[in-house]
Amino acid sequence: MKKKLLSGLLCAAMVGSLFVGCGSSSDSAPADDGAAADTSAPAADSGEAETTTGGGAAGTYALVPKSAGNPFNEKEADGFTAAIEAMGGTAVVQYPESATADAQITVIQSLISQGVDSICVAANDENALQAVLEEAMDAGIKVCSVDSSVNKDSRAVHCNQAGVDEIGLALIDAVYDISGGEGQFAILSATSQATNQNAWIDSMKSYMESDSKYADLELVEVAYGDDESQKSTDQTQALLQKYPDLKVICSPTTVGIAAAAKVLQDQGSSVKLTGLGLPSEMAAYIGDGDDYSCPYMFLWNPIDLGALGAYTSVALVNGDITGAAGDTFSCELGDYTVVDAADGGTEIILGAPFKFDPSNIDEWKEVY
Ligand code: RAM
Repeated sequence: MKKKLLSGLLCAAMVGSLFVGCGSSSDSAPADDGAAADTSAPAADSGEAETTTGGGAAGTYALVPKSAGNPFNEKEADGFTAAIEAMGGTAVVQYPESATADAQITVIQSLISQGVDSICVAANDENALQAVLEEAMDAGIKVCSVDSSVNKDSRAVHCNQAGVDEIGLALIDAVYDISGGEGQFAILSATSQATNQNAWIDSMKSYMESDSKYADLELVEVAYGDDESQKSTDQTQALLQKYPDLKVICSPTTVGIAAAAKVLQDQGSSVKLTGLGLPSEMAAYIGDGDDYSCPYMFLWNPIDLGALGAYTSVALVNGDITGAAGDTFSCELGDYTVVDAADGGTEIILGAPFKFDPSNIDEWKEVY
């Protein structure tokens, strides 16, 4: 672990041309504490890979993140750009004007006109991009999604940070643990249309429905901060006012959890927080006892996730993979196999969610 961490720190210190070459899917981390024990899909296939991506990538590869001004998306874009450039390609990162499908459609239309070779999108809506992405694919552009998926007909393959149910289980178990197994909790999400957050929340709900272990937990509300800091702050304050008996807020978005952490800690609230956060933004709030709002949280390496989107884009353009289940490729991050996804399409999984707690947060806050 120490060695991996040092390599991660070294990589972080090299930001720019960065971590490509020293990255490894294990940098983003093993869930070695059992909190995310449902391994619905493997991180990376250890078997023999048929093709290697990374040799050559002449061409133009586009990334369309969910929104501008979100450090998670910027780190994802850093990883994408560094990987494409290391392979000799040209990376185009085009942020939409807002975290909406409409704004992404405008950006994608312009990328189609520019004649890019591939488009990798973190979707603000699962279905609303279908027409424009079909137009892109009809024009010969390879399409994949990353972080937040488009539906199966709108992509060749999705690059997923971790299994949906792995994340859902880690989150509901954290709520269970932090609440003492009973009482009210709320979810502070991103936008109401975000595919990734909605899938994780649905997974949490299905664990609650199917396992009596969670019978004494009450989900009082799913609030939406739209991945905007101020709106997430306002929504947190509204939850505190509406639910005086609230015990835990779970925020499966890096923007939401950082905003909620500040509100709870500034107010000295007894409500505790967990979810998905960037260590660099959450270090001041993670700790034991009354002075800290967040006992622990989870995430994965957003830089590696962007790089996986890049390697997948190049593999599609080079014809190394089509995106069919069973396709394999090898890249600087490791060996990957395309697997069936729950939505009927296919996906490539980066790794398992990693737990950040008082024992490791100071080490990881420098990395991402
Ligand atoms: C926010 C975004 C992103 C998500 C992370 C956890 O930054 O909503 O899509 O993956 O949180």
